[in-house]
Amino acid sequence: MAGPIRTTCPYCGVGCGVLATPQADGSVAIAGDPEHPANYGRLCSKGSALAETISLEGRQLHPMIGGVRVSWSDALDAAADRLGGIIAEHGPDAVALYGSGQLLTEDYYVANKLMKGFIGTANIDTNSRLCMASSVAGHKRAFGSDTVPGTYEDLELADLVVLVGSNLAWCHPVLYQRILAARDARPDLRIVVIDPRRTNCAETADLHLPIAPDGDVALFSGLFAHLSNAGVFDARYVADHTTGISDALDAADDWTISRVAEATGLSTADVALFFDMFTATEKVVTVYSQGVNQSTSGTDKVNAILNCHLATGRIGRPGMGPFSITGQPNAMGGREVGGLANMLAAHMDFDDADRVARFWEAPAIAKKPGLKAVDMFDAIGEGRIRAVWIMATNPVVSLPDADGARRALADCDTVIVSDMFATTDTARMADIFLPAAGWGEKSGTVTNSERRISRQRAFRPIPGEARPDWWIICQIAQRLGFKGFDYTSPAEIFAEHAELSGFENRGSRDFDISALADRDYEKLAPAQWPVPRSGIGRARFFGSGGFFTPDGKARILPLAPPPPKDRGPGQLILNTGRVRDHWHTMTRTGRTPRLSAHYAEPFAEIHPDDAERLSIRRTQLVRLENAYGAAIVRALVTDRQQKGSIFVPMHWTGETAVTGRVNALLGPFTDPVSGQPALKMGRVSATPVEVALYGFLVSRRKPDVRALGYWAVAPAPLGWRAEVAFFERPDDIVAHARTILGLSADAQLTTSLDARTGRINLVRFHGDRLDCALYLSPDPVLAARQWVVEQLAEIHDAPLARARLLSGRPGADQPDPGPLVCSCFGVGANQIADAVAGGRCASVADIGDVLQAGTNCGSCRAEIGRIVDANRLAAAE
Ligand SMILES: Nc1nc2c(c(=O)[nH]1)N[C@H]1C(S)=C(S)[C@@H](COP(=O)(O)OP(=O)(O)OC[C@H]3O[C@@H](n4cnc5c(=O)[nH]c(N)nc54)[C@H](O)[C@@H]3O)O[C@H]1N2
Ligand SMILES: Nc1nc2c(c(=O)[nH]1)N[C@H]1C(S)=C(S)[C@@H](COP(=O)(O)OP(=O)(O)OC[C@H]3O[C@@H](n4cnc5c(=O)[nH]c(N)nc54)[C@H](O)[C@@H]3O)O[C@H]1N2
Ligand code: SF4
Ligand SMILES: [Mo]
Repeated sequence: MAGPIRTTCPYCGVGCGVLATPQADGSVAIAGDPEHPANYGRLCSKGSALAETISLEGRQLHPMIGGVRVSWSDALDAAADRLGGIIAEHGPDAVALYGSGQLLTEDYYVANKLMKGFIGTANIDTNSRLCMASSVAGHKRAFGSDTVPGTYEDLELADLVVLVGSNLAWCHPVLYQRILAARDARPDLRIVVIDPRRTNCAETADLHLPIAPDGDVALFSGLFAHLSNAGVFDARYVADHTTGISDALDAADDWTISRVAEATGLSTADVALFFDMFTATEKVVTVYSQGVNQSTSGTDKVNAILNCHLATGRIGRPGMGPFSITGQPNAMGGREVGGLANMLAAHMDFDDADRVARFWEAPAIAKKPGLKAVDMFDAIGEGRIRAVWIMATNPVVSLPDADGARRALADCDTVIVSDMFATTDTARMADIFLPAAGWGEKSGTVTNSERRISRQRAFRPIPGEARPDWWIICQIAQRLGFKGFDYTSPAEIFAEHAELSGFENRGSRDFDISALADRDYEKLAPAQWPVPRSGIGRARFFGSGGFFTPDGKARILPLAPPPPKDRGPGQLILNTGRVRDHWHTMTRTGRTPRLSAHYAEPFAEIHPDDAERLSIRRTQLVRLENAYGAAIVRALVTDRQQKGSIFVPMHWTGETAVTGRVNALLGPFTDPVSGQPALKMGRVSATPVEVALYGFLVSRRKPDVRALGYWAVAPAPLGWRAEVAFFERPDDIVAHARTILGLSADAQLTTSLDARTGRINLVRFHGDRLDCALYLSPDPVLAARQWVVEQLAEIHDAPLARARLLSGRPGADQPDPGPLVCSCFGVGANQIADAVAGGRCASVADIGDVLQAGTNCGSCRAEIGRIVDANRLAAAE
């Protein structure tokens, strides 16, 4: 058997090192790389389950035109002909490329080179516009460059970590575990969470500020004024290395604590406590993510944070600094190659177009920025862009006004999609589908949040006719007649990219990795940039100034907080984001039973008071609606949610839940500076759905749910699970059940009907095994879901066992594990509660000792803590 191959996790921007060991049976064993400086061997639930996501099931392994299989040469010729024809007739700006922070740097580099250098349009933008654009814009406004000044180690060295609009415990779990481990070792380290929701992070924090949506600029303006009054500005740093402080102070002057409290919905005591903590702690790191970026005031939020760090000189020194944490594995790499429509390559701007053109020997370098994602899709819809090539992203799900994005693609002359799956909501719109190689099959580099470049290495052969994205791009470039795309490996592309970063640089640009051009690509160890050929690298930027503005000084900016957000009559504010175990539009995590168990369907978290006011009962289906669209999801009534707003995850798609695409409800509102859409701020009405029959099922076959008003289907071990609902009561329920379960009219079914409650349960056994079970009820189904799902693996020959399955509940001798909490070890809430109630455990650590739960990735520790606390109280009563 081959030894382990060092690669990098394809999910979040922590960029954990992974050891992949191919096994004799074709599977792969995955472990954290103990030597990788991002994770030192740790992995989270998603990283740990990587081996389960690489099966070829559902993969599209040959090119298609109009849904029909074609050869690569036909597909490439067709793509080049269509692009070339449109460019010839309508000019280069009539074509566009929409890429992704999940492309490898090499893919991204050639895509950008093709569009901006050779086709001659800057209409190349990426899903990073939805993700990091406000951070990029904020960095550039303040620093003159898009630089993340600090390193992960700073989070461990800090005495105060402030998380703003970041659910780090779920979205960057390994980094969060590093912070918690540092706090365990050094209890003085404190964590403050600023988030409208009481997230898992908030529950483990020392202070949670449940800020009103978009209250951040007000909060940090108030902090800025407070730091000034408290005398902790660093006069020397400010004088030597910044400009603009007095205007910024004038703007922040009247943001007193009471005014801040009013604008943010926080208590004056909480605001004062936070301000005092920040004032008193020199070693403070402010980590921020989508609660900051995805807002119409996103760039101002970033600068409001940067202002506080710049004025106190708390930047670029160990344990202190602002820290924009990136989402995708190569969000940073994308910024480095210039994947955004308003940047050129290697952190250069359009002012540098001549230099880049000289280096590339490019015939037609774009001289001005192109259209940003939301504007790009408008232009597609209006026919100004006639061909779009979408690569490694699923905009029909992830863009705001997602139904509008779908319409735009439907109306577009030519839609080319490069993906691993042809079944995504976006790939279904493709005229030309190009099958891409995926993680484990392709090679290249990614850059994580702390500017560390790591290799992704292939550890399995490319299946079928799939191809790496760089190859596909270069083939089409050559067919368009362009020279400079005859690379034979990602190594050659990387070397060119590294050379460009050093080209006529001489310290004038932050991004310089020229020294990496000289290293052996195959052996390339994780390297933090800058790595210039001349001179030395460094872990941090700006500790003693040296900004990339013309005068070398940072800009402290005057900011005006936006007016408080009103909900609109009869509406709720719609906040959206992520859950622990799913990745974006679920094309990979949605294939694993383990990761699908934590949340198996789309939901809306709603405060109990709102639920009562709107007559929404627990676990009922709710309809969310506004002028843009509608969605139907499960109501999760919880006081973790603020009154007046709901939270809906972004993950569900037309493939996984018929009515679960939350982005159909988000308007195309963007930040005026960065163009990043406000994906955390929609306004919707919420009403209970009239449901005739709710259903829950497990089956060995994928259920046929097409005719149902509501469904969400997820994989289960050895089969499938689904939540369904009939909006009208069917005449012949059993006949419908047979269709859903894929059973013929004469297949034997055991049924039970409870006339009093109207519940109908149906099960079928095949030999001594469960084949399928469907539980229907006029009220939300109460079956012990996790237990039923696990029964697919059990033997049921005894009548009692079969009777229990028919009832959907285990007997007293056969405990129901309850909803999954720890996905690494498959431990449910009831198991944890029982261990506490039975006196075996009194803490999260005890649960780890007894049940193992929470001892691998640790992302469920807050949930375990909540269950332990609740049951400890119950045990004491
Ligand atoms: N499990 C998982 N992890 C992921 C991903 C995933 O899909 N799944 N995706 C990756 C990617 S690409 C990204 S970009 C990151 C995102 O990582 P995060 O930004 O941490 O994740 P989100 O859940 O989008 O949003 C963070 C929080 O912002 C809060 N928020 C909303 N509005 C406001 C506001 O006005 N002010 C403040 N202060 N907070 C607000 C939300 O309540 C939410 O809890 O995660 C990465 N990691
Ligand atoms: N409501 C709401 N919407 C959001 C957000 C939010 O917080 N709320 N967050 C936004 C953010 S931060 C992000 S980053 C986006 C993410 O949104 P998307 O980028 O749309 O989501 P993914 O599911 O990651 O899409 C990646 C696609 O690329 C495919 N793929 C994977 N690897 C490869 C490869 O190597 N090559 C090719 N060609 N294809 C590949 C996958 O199968 C998948 O279809 O969503 C944004 N949308
Ligand atoms: S924290 Fe998890 S998802 Fe992120 S890189 Fe590490 S293992 Fe992957
Ligand atoms: Mo993202």
